[in-house]
Amino acid sequence: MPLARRRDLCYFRCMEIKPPVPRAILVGVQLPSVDDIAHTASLAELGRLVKTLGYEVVATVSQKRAGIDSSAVLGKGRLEALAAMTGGTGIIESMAVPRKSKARERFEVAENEEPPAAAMEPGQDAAPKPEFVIVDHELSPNQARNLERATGVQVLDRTGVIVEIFNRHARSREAKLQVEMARLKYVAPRLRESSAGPGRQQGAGESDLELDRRKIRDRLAELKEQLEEIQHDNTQRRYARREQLRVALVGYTNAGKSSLMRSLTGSEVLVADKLFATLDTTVRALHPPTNPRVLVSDTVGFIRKLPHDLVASFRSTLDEALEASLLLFVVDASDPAYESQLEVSRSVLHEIGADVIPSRLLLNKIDRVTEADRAALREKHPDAILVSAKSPQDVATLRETIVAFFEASMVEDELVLPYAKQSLLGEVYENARVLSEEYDATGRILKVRGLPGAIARLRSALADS
Ligand SMILES: Nc1nc2c(ncn2[C@@H]2O[C@H](COP(=O)(O)OP(=O)(O)OP(=O)(O)O)[C@@H](O)[C@H]2O)c(=O)[nH]1
Ligand SMILES: [Mg+2]
Repeated sequence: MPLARRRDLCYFRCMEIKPPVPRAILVGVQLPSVDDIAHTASLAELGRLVKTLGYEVVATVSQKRAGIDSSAVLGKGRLEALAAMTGGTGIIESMAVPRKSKARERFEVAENEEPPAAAMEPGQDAAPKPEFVIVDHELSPNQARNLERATGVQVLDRTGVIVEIFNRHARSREAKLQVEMARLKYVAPRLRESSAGPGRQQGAGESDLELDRRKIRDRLAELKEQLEEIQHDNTQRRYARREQLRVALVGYTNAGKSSLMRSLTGSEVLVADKLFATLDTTVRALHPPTNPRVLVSDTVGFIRKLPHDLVASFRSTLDEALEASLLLFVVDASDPAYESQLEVSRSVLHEIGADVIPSRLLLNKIDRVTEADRAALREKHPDAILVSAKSPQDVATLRETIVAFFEASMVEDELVLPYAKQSLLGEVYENARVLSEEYDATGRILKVRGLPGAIARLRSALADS
């Protein structure tokens, strides 16, 4: 392309006006069952999720409440303060009746409804209003609609944010189908409520609504069918790998699973300081290679309050982890909230039935942890491996631990490969370590070392074929 034309293109590109970064206010309700640390950690994490979406967090509104009622997420005073920031009315009909006594209202405002200072300062109007209110809970369609009416801006909940991140990060066909499915399941009830609900008729009549619902149902059925096809292929692929030495990296999102995958296998999987960077399972062989080779799987991360539809959708991805003989349970030891992340990951593993698989706890990002904190971590988790994905020395030690784990489960045996079945020699070499080869009248006599299951399968293949 001529230089002048390239310059033109650059000129136009440089002239492009960057779209403004959407501004969001976070909303969190602290229920009595949640302590201050967990509440703050959850809101901080919501902030990171929202940042991963590319939004800017301009304020956080938090309130202690005994419970969240079915129509209103926040109390009256705090809702008004929020609406003052977004330019909404602060009113939702169901809150107008029944009215509380004046004295009670005054008490609540004084005790708990003190609006954030930012909301009351004069001159706030000059700053651009936020376009989103994002709530750290799963909202019912009714709660979301009421909050939208009161604030006059779009409302998203934690599930909506996570579904949207998954939607943006899905790369493979399988992940895309899974996310579309989770997204439709998320949208369907909200679509019904918001179109049919009073005061938000967008020209969609009952029949339109039914049509939309049917379309969603049909699409879901279609997606299910397509997914089943892909999953059938995956199952076959996994079946072929079933006797191989398999280790899976599992754990909280952003813990460093993909970074460890990279250093252990030398592969170029995506590493990013984003939540849910990885949605697809990747399988690569340990590098430098072992004999027989060890396969390492990188998996989708976990998060607290993981939406159920996403768990269901990504279950098949996690099946990869279920088939491993060893789980490397990765935790970001430099994160102040690492213990709650550990707890969440443990409960997800329990939920998918992976807690019976032998596992090793990896306290990762140890390069970011002070010597004193490392000592405390060692004391608290004596069996854990402290590691930095960025340290070749740590990765080499981790590799040795993995190799030693499999060595300990391997047995030595003898296989006879008749001369007529020499085509199976490759399979033997792939699934076991051949220690020696001798020949006699019956065929090739191989002394092998491998997992008992792999040797049994080879033996039956040699007998069958
Ligand atoms: N300092 C330091 N940073 C690390 C280490 N391991 C990972 N990171 C960084 O942490 C961030 C997340 O790393 P990933 O490997 O993408 O994390 P992940 O667990 O695969 O995350 P998801 O795919 O989102 O679930 C990246 O910015 C990495 O560079 C480590 O040992 N030390
Ligand atoms: Mg990853």
